[in-house]
Amino acid sequence: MTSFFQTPPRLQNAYTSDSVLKSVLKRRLPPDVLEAIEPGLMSLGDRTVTEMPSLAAAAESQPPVHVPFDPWGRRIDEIQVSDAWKQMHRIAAEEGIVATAYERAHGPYSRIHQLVRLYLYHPSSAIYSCPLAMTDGAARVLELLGPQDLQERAFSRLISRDPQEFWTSGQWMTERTGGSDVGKSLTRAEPGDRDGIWRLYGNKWFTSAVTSDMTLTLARMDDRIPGTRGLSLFYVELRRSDGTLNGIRVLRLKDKLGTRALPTAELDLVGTEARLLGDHGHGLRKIAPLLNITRTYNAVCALGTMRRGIALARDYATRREAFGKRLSEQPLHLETLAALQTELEAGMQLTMRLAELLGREECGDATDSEQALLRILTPLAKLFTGKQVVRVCSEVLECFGGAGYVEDTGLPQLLRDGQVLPIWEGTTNILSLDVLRAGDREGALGPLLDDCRRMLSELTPRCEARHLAPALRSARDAVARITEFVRRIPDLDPDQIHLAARTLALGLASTYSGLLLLDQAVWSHEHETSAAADRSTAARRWCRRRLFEFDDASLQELPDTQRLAMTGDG
Ligand code: MFK
Repeated sequence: MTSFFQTPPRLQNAYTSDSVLKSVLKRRLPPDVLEAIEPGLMSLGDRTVTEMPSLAAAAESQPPVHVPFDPWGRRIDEIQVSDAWKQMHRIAAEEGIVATAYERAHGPYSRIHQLVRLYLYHPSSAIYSCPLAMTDGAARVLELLGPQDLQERAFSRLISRDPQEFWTSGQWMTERTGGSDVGKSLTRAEPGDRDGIWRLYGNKWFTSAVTSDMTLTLARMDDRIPGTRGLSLFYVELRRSDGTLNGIRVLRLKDKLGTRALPTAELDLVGTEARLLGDHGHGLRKIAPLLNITRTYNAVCALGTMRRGIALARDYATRREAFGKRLSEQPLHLETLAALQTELEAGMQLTMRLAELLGREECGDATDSEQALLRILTPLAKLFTGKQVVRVCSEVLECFGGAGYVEDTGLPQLLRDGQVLPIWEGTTNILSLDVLRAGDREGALGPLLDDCRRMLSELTPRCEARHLAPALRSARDAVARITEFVRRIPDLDPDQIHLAARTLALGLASTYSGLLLLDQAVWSHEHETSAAADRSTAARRWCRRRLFEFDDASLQELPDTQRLAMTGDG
């Protein structure tokens, strides 16, 4: 009797095997910039499938440990992390995963370059991308608000390529009162015993990457001013010069569904020395540049995870045989893989457009409309890709049958880690409300719809000849429906607007992605014939769906819906 063994999937160079990424970079970067950065992308793409996967597996299998006391009873609150986790720090510094954005070697294109490096690095990093996200966000806040001494002491370390010098930062916002409603935060800041030093007292309930060197956090100086307006922004170093913790007590590490190599803790702040950044109050407004960077990382990491899952499923399809044929020869399986690839391409178009705008803003090149567009695309890309990654990873696991459900294949980790992406950095609903805040209150819906109309008019003559006209019609209908819905917003009451926020946000993201897919498809026809057919197929597939649909009955049925939500079981 012959034995049968399944062949595990293999990964190829993460950059050279990624045809959509290469198309997007050709579309968005000048040829000389692409030529300059490509060798580095190839070598990182190789490293992520050779050196890094075994480190990531080791980090995952040796989760961090909290040691509250030393053998003699002294409180030390040491967090022991694996050597593999430390190697991720080294590789991140060497590869300039944060630094590339701030060196600005390619001006406004540096953000695209840096985020593509993150996209390659993330799926092999055991989520070291999380401390890097907060590090990058903190660097941006210090660049904008930091006094000279902190620029020299902290900013320069956050963007260092030297693993010994390189610092990471946390972002401590969440308290027991809630991760979404930051305005309820209770942590107090009291004047310290030295000029310019404050002491913080309170509890931080969800602090990721607690082994970082510094953090940015929020605290209240004056109880009389409620909400986020009354919070101020502080800079904290975790350890004093003698190596002891800076008035920080680690209560415990969180036992999480995924991101298991990442130390996430509950902390008490007991007189933590802190420096105020900027003036008093309006802490949320001041920390917003950090939030917008971490939300961008979230989107990029969602793409990286999707790409990894699809690459594994695609390779496996060439090896796995069932019913006398390889999976790669079975129409239904191919349809599934094509659907996954289409999701990836849509998310990538949206996120790379965001990266392009972020780079322009950071270099002072963005027009007012581009700044508005950046503001609204940030929550849109985060919320949209956060939902995509969970459904893509779930389907990827299914592509492997039972093996996808077995821990030591490494596949379930994709789904476990992916599931955090729609949660942290603002849930889908909170971000849908942020889209309304940005779109309606801050006026970004106009520039977004203008950009849609600009693309529609530029694409109209170019789509006709390339069998893309029906797809363009579908995008045009969606833009018209959204425009009509937005026109009605002033007539709706606040509960109705609230109810519609998620549908509007998902519709905006789907429609804008559809237009970007069409733009890419047409551009590929004009400039890179080899990829044109695939890019067109992805655009056609995406636009065949209803890109924006709002059922007016849901507004009339609001009271019934609310009753159903709460009385379904009694
Ligand atoms: C692999 C990927 C790595 C990712 C790393 C993750 C690790 C970290 C894990 C975490 O820390 S998760 C915790 C993250 N927390 C959040 O994302 C908070 C979610 N909640 C919100 O975003 C709420 O919408 C918010 C706290 C902002 C609501 O507070 P408010 O006080 O009701 O908001 P309000 O009054 O509308 O806004 C206050 C100000 O901030 C306004 O400006 P003004 O003072 O000038 O009027 C807003 O315009 C401004 N603002 C709010 N969000 C903004 C923003 N400005 C720019 N960008 C934004 N996103």
